[in-house]
Amino acid sequence: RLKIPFRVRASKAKNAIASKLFDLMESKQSTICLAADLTKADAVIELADLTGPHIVLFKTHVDILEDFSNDFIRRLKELAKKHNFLIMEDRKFADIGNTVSLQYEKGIYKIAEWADIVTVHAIAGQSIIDGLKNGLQKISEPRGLFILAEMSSKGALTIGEYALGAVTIAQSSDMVAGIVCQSNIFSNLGFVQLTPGVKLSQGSDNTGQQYNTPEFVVNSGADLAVIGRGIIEAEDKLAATLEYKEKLWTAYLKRISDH
Ligand code: UP6
Repeated sequence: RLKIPFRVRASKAKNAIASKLFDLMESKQSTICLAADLTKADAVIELADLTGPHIVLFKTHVDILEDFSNDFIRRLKELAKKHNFLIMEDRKFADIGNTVSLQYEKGIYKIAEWADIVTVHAIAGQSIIDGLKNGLQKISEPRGLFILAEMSSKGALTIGEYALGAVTIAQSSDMVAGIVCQSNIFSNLGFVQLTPGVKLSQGSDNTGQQYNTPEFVVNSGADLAVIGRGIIEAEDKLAATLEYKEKLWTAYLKRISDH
């Protein structure tokens, strides 16, 4: 998988969103998923407009916003169209099918209506995917899921058989666009590996997050790299975005060309 170019893998994807991600990575020469972990809607919108041309996926945690509104979603969707990126709500669903179906479709956020992609823990088993599918009955646009197999935090329990079991669950549905993991634990060419915990230098924060460099994660199989504080805490966010973009893309080109 690591040697195969994105343009080839786009044609192997069963999920339309995965295919779109591979195409976007190729055409924008970017493998950045930006983690927009800011708590004010205007700040998130400003970040999306600034970085939008250079990223392929904009990752939200809408439950950290202090001023969430339908207008925020309307503006974000507008920017996604203008700059050609997809939106992923990093909801990390983890409950029984019936509950996740409601959490996906209902409540204040109505995530199913606007998020191209959502993230899902495998802890509840295969039925969680059926539950999420259930929440899409009124939605006609394509949707994708990322299944969490390995987490980046220190001491995470997502190891060994758990991680492999998560990959097995992912294989079972064409709603799955890829896997969130730290290492090369699957071979399916049509899945996107999304890897969080990325910064220019290796290290950690004071609440258990562990960081690796762009080169390291790409060589560990990352197709898309999640960058949060590496960009949003930079003095010049645009310059930081361009630096990560360049480092990640160079590492990808090297990965597919190495013998
Ligand atoms: N994230 C991780 N690790 C995981 C899964 N998800 O860090 O295993 C998410 C976090 C955060 C982002 O919820 O939004 O990726 C990482 O942000 P950072 O680059 O600022 O650490």
